[in-house]
Amino acid sequence: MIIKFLRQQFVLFVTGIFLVSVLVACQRTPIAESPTPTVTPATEQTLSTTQFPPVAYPDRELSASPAELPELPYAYNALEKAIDAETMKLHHDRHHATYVENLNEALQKYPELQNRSVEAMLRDLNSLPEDIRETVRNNGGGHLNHTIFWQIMSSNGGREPTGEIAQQINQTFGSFDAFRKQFNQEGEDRFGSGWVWLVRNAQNQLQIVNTANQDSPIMEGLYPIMGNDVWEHAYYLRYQNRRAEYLNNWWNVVNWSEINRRVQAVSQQQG
Ligand code: MN3
Repeated sequence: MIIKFLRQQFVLFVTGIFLVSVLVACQRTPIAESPTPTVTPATEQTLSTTQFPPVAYPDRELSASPAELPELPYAYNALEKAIDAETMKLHHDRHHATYVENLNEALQKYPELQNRSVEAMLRDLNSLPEDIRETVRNNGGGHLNHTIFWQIMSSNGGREPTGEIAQQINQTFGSFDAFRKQFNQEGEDRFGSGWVWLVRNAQNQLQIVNTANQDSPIMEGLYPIMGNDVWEHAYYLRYQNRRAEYLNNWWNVVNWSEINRRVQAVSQQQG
């Protein structure tokens, strides 16, 4: 009798443990993750979380530990076909250098943020402490935008695009001329200071957009393929207020081989 009672108690106890385990297991599995696909390629999961990896360079993001001013990949006078040497010197050595200094100064207060890339911070500004959010937006953005800008220009630039970018531009905009016209117009339409960009959007399409101040397209989930700086500091010495003329001449120094590297990097990431 006692043994039968103890056995019943034992069965109840074991059943209880089992039910509690099931409940705990159910709670630990978020609904979105189930059912687990039986065959998931390793890359697929990476893509869903990081849609457009490296942005500053085709193969790597920008370090913030500390942020460093990259050297110009050419002499100050290399881009004379569009931009004079004095403008290049001021633009790189003063303007870009100041963005880097201001970013590092802001991050000194929050050493843990220095482990994140500049891109990671810009993609998720709301996760940053409020007192440095605007500073990171403006100066982290400025550092990132100018780092891309120097690379996508060259003294050997200026011819019509070749390779994958040429093909994609023709597919999307009809012709290189139509693309250039639309890009210039978007640059002119940016009121005040900002940038005009060719980006890849989340639907994997090319798109021309402009951004205000030093905002980066990555803040909107877009991957910057190429961009032109339409702040007055980028052109005022030679062109004064003639932004349209600067936009037009700028095509003489566009580095299509670097732009192709950026296009290929993102198409590889997207599989
Ligand atoms: Mn600038």
